[in-house]
Amino acid sequence: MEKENKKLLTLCVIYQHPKVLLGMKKRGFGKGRWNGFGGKVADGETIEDAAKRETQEEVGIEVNNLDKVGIIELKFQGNPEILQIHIFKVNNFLGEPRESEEMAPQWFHINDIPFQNMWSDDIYWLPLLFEGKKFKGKFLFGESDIILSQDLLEVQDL
Ligand code: 6OG
Repeated sequence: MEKENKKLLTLCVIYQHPKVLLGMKKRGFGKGRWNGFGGKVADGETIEDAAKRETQEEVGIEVNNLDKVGIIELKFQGNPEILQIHIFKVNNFLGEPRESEEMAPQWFHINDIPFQNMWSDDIYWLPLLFEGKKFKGKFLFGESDIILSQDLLEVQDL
C-alpha cells in the first residue's frame, strides 16, 4: 500500500473589492512569486488558526472572519507528496499590512493581477474566488512548474 503523504497548507486571499492584497515571496518555496498569505499547519493547530498565524507573521495583520472558499491538491511529477491547500477569502483585517522577512505586500486591482508572476494554478481558481464561488481542484505540475493536468470543480459546500 502506498502511504498517504499529504501536507496541509493554508492560503489567505485578502479581498476588498475591487482590490486584492498579495505578497511577493522573498524567500523559500515560491520565492519571486506573488501569492496570498499562508503556510504549513503545525501539529496540534487547527487549519484556521494556522491561516491566522501565518497571515500575522507574513504581513502583520490580524484576520478573524475567514471564509473557506476552496481546497486544492497539488502534486509535482515524480514526488509522492500531495500539498493540500485550504484557501480562505478574507474581507476584513486589523492593523496595517507591512513587509516582513518573508513577504512584501502590495494591493492589486482584480483586473490587473500579475498572473505571469504567480503559481500557474492561480489563474484557474482566483477568478472563482472573486465571483463568490467555492471550488475543489487538483493540479499536477511538471518541470518548470508547468501544469500537466488539472481538474477544477465548483462546489456548493466544502
Ligand atoms: P510556506 O511553506 O513557505 O508556505 N503554495 C501555493 N500557492 C499556490 N497558489 N500555488 C501553489 O502551487 C502553491 N504551493 C504552495 C501555500 C507556502 C505557501 O505557498 C502556498 C502556502 O501559503 C504549487 O510557509
